[in-house]
Amino acid sequence: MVQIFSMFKLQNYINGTLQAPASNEYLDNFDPSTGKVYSLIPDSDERDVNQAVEAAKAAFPSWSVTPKEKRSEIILKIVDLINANYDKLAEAESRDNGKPLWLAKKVDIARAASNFHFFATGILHFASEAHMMEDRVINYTRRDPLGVVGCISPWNLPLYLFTWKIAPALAAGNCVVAKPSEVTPMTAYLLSELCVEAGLPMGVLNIVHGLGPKVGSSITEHDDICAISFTGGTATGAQIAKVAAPKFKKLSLELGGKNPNIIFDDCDFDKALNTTLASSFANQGQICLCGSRIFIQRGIYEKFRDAFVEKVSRRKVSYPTDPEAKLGAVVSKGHMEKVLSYIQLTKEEGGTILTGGNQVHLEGEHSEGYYIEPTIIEGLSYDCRTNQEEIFGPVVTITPFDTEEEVLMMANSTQYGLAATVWTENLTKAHRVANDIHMGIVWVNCWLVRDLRTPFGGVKNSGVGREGGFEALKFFTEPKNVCISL
Ligand code: TXE
Repeated sequence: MVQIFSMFKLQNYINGTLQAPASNEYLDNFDPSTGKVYSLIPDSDERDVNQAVEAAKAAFPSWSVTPKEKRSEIILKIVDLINANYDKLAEAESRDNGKPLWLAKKVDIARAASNFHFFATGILHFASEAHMMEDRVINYTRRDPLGVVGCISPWNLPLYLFTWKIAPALAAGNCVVAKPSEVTPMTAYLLSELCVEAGLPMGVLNIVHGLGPKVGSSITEHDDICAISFTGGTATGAQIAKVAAPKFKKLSLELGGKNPNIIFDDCDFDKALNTTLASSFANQGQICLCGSRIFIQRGIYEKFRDAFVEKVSRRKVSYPTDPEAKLGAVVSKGHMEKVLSYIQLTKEEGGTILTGGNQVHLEGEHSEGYYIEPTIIEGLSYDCRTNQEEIFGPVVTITPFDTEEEVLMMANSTQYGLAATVWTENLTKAHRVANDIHMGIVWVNCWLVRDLRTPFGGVKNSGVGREGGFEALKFFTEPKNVCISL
C-alpha cells in the first residue's frame, strides 16, 4: 500500500475564515535546512485580494469606531495567544526561514509579541494637537484611521516584520489586507489561527498568501486600498511606488541597506569585536540592519582583523535545531546562489577571502540544505560592486582607514542610507560622526539596540517614511485640521 503523504496546505485568512485560494492551486514551500518541500502555499490571485478587500471594507465602519480600549483589549489577547504558542511559533519560524531555533525564540517571536503589545498600549496614549488663535478661534487636529490598508512583508524576519506593520494599522482602527513573503509564510498562517481564537472581528485582518508580482501587485493596485506599508528589496519598493504613486496612496517603504560599521582605534576593543560578530552574521547576515562594510582605523586594523578572523572561522554553521549553531541555513536556494555569486564577484574584484567563502554541505537529512560559511573579505576598493551592492548574506568586507573624513566619505558613498554603527570612546567624535553620516539610524558603541518608540527607517535607496512609535500611528491615520471661530 503506497502511503500518499498529503502535504500540509496553508490557507488564506479572509473575512474571519481560513480558506483555500480561488485558484485551488498551491506553491511549494521549502524547508531551507533540508532543501525539501514541507508544505504548500495558496497560489492566490486578485480574486482572493478582491474578496479580502471587500471583507475589510465591510468591517471598517465598525472597527474604526470601536473604542481604542476595546481594540487594545482584543490585540492584547493576540499577545497572550502568541505567548501561549511561543515554542510552536518559534519552531515554525526556524523551519520556514532556516535560522537557528534559539534565534527564533530569542528574537523573532519575542518581538512579534512586543510589536502587538507596544501598539495595543501605545494607541491609548496617542494624542493630537490644538492651536489657539487670537479673537477666540481654536484649531484642533483629528487623526482618523485611513480605511483599508495593505501590508507587505519579507522573508528575513517573517513574523517580526509582518506584525511590525499590522499592529499599528489595527490599533489605529484600520482594516488590513496583508501578504507575507511566499518564501516564509508559515508563522503568518499560524497567526491567523490565533486571530480567530482571539475573536478579532471578521474582515478586520485578512491574510492573502502567494506570489509578489501576483498577490502583492494586486494589493498595491487595488483602488480601495489607500496606503501601502512595505518592507523588502529596493527594486521591489521602486516597483510598488511606480504603481501606487499615480493613485496617490500613502506609502511607507522600508528597503535595503549596505551599512557601515566604523571602528576607530580609540574604541572599546573587546566590545567592538564581540558586537561586530553579531552585527556581521546574525540571522545569516539577512537583516537590513547588519553592518556588512567594516571600516577599521589603521592603528588597530591588523589586531582587529586577526582577532575577528580567528573568531569568525570558529562560528559553527549547522542545522537550525542544533543549539550550537551560530549560523543556520540561508532562506532559499535562489538566495544562496545570489550570495555565492557575490563571493565569486569579490574574487574578480581583487578581494582576498580571509575566512569562509564556501557553501557548507552538512550530513544526512541536511545535506541538501542552503548553508554558507561566514565570510570575511579584505583588499577591495570602497567603491567596487561588492562594497556598493546589498548582498544580504553572511558576507562582510573589512577596509582600513586613516582619517574621519576618509571613512565618512566611504561610508556615505553608497546609494543606501539605513543604519551605521560607530565605535569610539570619544564622545565628541561620536556625536560629530553621527551628525555627518547620511543614515536613518546610528548606533554608537552598540548594535540593534531597539526602542520601539524611535523613528525607524532610512534615507536614499533605503526607503521612504518611518516606522515605529507614534510615527507608525501617524502613518496609519489621516490628520484633519478643524478651525472653529467661537
Ligand atoms: O524581497 P522582495 P525579497 C533585500 C535583500 C534581498 C532582496 C530581495 O537584498 O535579497 O531584498 O528579497 C513582495 N508588488 N531585502 O525577494 O522581492 C514579496 O512577495 C508587491 C531587504 O524577499 O522585495 C514579499 O512579500 N509586492 C529587506 C515582499 O514583497 C511584491 C528584507 C518582499 O519581497 C512585489 C528582505 C510586487 N511587484 C529582503 N514583488 C529589508 N529591508 O529588511 C514582490 N513582492
